[in-house]
Amino acid sequence: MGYIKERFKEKADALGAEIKDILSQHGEKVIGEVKVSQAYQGMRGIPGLITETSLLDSEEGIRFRGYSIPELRELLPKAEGGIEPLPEGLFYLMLVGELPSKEDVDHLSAVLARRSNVPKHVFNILDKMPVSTHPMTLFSIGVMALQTESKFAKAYKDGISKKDYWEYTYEDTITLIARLPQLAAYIYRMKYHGGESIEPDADLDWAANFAHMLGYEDKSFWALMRLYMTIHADHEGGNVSAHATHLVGSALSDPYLAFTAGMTGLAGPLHGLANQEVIGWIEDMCEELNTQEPSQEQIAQYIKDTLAAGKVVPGYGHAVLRKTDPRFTAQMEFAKVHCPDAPMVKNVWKIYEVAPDILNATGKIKNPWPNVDAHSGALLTHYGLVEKEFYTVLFGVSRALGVLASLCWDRALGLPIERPKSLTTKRIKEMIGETEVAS
Ligand code: CMX
Repeated sequence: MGYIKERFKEKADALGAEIKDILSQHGEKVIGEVKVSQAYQGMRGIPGLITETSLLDSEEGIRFRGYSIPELRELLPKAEGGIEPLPEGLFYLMLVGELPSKEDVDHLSAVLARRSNVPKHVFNILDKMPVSTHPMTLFSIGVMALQTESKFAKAYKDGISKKDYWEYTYEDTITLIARLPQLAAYIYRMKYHGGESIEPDADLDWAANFAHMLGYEDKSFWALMRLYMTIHADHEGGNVSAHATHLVGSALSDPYLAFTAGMTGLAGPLHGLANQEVIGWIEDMCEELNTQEPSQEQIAQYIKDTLAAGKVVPGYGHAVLRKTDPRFTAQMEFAKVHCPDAPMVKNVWKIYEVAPDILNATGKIKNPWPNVDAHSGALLTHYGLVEKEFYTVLFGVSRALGVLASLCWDRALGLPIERPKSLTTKRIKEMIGETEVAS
């Protein structure tokens, strides 16, 4: 057994024992209540899930195993001469629960490089798809095609004991994370560069190798990819991609099937596709106003028009956060150092100056501040990655780190199939004591 796998198992056994105690002593303690409005309105705030890898605070933003994004940028190991954290280190942190050493991260990078080869049949399937297919559809199809490799599915079919589920989940997790950059890069090169794919470089770290396979050799773009892959990795368990992966995994669908569910959720415009939507919205605004540098007044009017047309302003708002997303701030800091004069970056900053007040004035938008997706496309555009339909695939590759680390925990802790209770409106009326019950 690899030593990281051993460390994970030790931690999981220890926490498993603690949870057993918690359940036997406090299993009946009440930790929340459910209002009618919550049942109808997306279950906001109901504490009904366990996710060990990260925790979201509405004011402070995300913490991964207790560490904020600025702390991670400082404390996680970096590539030689690099300034941004290596995302492999974050994966280790989420999985094992402790900051890794540089040796741990190098070891993980080498394991991922060794397992990174995507089988040919996956590319053959992608080649058969119409060129107009959205990259997120191709990505989900690619992950599904990789499922033929699932060690978990095979072991389950062969009849393994429950206590060994975690081990096959772990193996699938490492292999899938290893292969996603090559899969995603193949899609990018197939769709936008005439199918000329680029061979991986096994000496590079996971994110730099991904950037290399996309066709980018600029070291500052590699730094961006390391940052991007770190900040998009996890956002506790209730968001659509994390929850969908966890839910489908709870049926003992293998990690490939479970992760595909997460990715088809990430592909929605209110979730991960918002990064594509943001750039589309800014491009439409510039075209309509016939300028690449709209004024604050013009932007303010465009936001009001968007709201009046019954549409959302992409990149703004959040179901949990009530402040500027620290993932937005991290990207803003990166842009201040690397590309403060990039036109799209300047537009994003100008929008940030006017949008919150306008959104706040509606009186109904609970969070008028920007989220992670408000900034990411502008940085990518600056480096020449202008194919906005591809942006959510980058998000998806990163999100694998968090949701698959969580899936390992789900199986190691023996979490059961998820099955919350649903109600009908007729039953709600009975519960609230309405006499006239519609049939
Ligand atoms: N623009 C316009 N209207 C918005 C809005 C925005 N950016 N954010 C929220 N609203 C609206 C909602 O649509 C809702 O309207 P109705 O009452 O008419 O249905 C109302 O304000 C209240 O919504 P809320 O409680 O503030 O927000 P929700 O928790 O329901 O939704 C989110 C959260 C992210 C889906 C929403 O803010 C939104 O649609 N934002 C734009 C899309 C986006 O950027 N998504 C990415 C989120 C981050 C990620 O997952 O990647």
